Amino acid sequence: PEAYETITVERKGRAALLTLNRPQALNALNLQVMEDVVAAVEALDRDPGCGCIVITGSAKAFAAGADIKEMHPQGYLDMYLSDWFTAWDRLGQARTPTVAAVSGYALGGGCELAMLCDILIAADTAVFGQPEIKLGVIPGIGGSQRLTRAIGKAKAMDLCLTGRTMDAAEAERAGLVSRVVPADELLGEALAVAGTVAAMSLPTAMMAKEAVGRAFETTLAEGVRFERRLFHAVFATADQKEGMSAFIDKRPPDFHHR
Ligand code: CO8
Repeated sequence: PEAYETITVERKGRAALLTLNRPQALNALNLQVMEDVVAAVEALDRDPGCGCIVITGSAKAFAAGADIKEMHPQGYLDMYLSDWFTAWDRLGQARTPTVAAVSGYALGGGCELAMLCDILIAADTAVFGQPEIKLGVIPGIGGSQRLTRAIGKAKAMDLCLTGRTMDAAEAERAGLVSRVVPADELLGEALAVAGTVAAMSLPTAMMAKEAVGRAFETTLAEGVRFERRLFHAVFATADQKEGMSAFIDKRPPDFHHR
């Protein structure tokens, strides 16, 4: 396994577990974390032996935001010329499904990192928010857009303008997270979900992800057309035959991921 400075990466069968590891700063997302996460996810994304990636933090903090101490001295040209945070977009471009397992603080960039993942599972201790406005800035890793699409204008405006936080129960009601579990069950649940996804046909899972993702990029008619093309395409895979044969034979499918 490759060594990273700010994260650890473990393989769990066909799933992978990526853990943010900057406990002294509550996993604040500095440029090194961005580089490490993006490099690790891209390496896993190239590996057909990996069918799902879980990203998690510590019990106290998924990530308490972008690194305020690193950003503090920067000027406009520093931010513009280095295109600060743009590399995070590459996480959203991963084709392998991703799961964010959030315990504790997911604030600012932490909330945005969670929203870059496909499935968001929260511990009952999770706290979400976009408190950037309290620092005199605004979200910079897509939060104003992804939060609004996830939970709608009313709550997104409330969170982004007041900087208030949202607990796990409110986040689930609002549709930001798909499941809330007791904190001590978070990792088990996230890895079980990842194991389930990773056992599916990899190309089919990639196409399902791509199809749902398309809903955020296009009109309904174009999105349905896109889905239909992919739906027809899965009939070119061996896994379609295997999945349907297994159903007819009343046995579990054994996907070959192709
Ligand atoms: N950046 C840097 N260091 C941090 C951060 C952070 N975001 N969050 C916590 N830390 C550090 C603290 O400074 C402290 O370090 P030290 O021990 O050296 O003083 C250590 O982590 C522990 O933190 P606390 O002592 O504050 O722990 P508490 O339990 O008292 O409080 C909180 C926890 C409530 C999470 C608190 O740390 C906090 O409010 N953190 C900041 C949250 C925040 O505002 N996040 C948003 C940051 S901005 C952002 O994410 C996006 C900016 C977009 C910019 C766009 C640019 C293109």
